[in-house]
Amino acid sequence: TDDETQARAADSGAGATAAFQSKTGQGAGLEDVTPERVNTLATEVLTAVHDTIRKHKVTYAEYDALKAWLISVGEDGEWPLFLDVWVEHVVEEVANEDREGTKGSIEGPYYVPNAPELAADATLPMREDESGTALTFQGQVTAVGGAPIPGAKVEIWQADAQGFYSQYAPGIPEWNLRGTVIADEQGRYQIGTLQPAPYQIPTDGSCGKLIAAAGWHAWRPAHLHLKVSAPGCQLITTQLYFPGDPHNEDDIASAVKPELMLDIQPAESGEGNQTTYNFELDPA
Ligand code: MBD
Ligand code: FE
Repeated sequence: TDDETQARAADSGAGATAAFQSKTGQGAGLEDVTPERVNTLATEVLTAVHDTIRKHKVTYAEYDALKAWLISVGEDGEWPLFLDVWVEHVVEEVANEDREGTKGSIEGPYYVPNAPELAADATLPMREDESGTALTFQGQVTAVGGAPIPGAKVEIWQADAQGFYSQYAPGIPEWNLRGTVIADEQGRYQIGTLQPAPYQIPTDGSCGKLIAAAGWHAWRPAHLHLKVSAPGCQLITTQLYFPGDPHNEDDIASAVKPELMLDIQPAESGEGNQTTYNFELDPA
């Protein structure tokens, strides 16, 4: 829609910053990290910066460019976007290195908790004229080893066919293409949705300016975001991808894994596509 094409970096940035701030104060502030860890980590990061400056003989012009850019990231509300695109994938790698079940991937900046609950055979909330190829996404949640998990929770959120997320771009209904699906007594779910478009980092904000200045590209491949959980199991945050997307190989957020590639088939119903992906949860 016209509203969507007028989405601005400042809108999604301000939204993502406010959403993240509502999460801090719940065990995610500097006071929740021990002084020993703060000292070690801050010292090592600063030393790496100092080493880079010496190695490349960074000039005052470059130092001032950095200062101006860092200030603008905050002004644009793009710290969540910057960190989730260029840093989170390594945090995820470390956090989930011992898991045996489904591979994780980054959460990114656009998750919203408490999306409306839907029964196991669900259709995600969408506009009457929502554009895009229909997709039936189905599967089963089991524990590692294969035991089905009745009533497992499958939270899903995704961009629309223009690459925009509800609550982070203007003119989209609040819970569009977001839902909390409760699996049936065998842990199975079937979710009617639409194939999302690839996502382009806003070009008019600080992250876009960095991308342009460095000669990078601004794209993530099309993806579905998921959080799958059940009592007694570890919640997994992950993403699923579509074969053939040109950006599966060069995701700006480095968040694609081969295990997270969907197998897309023409729908048996004849309308759009279908795909099956099963989740295996590690014990808590
Ligand atoms: C996204 O949709 C996303 O998933 C990430 C990680 C960063 C920016 C936009
Ligand atoms: Fe995303």
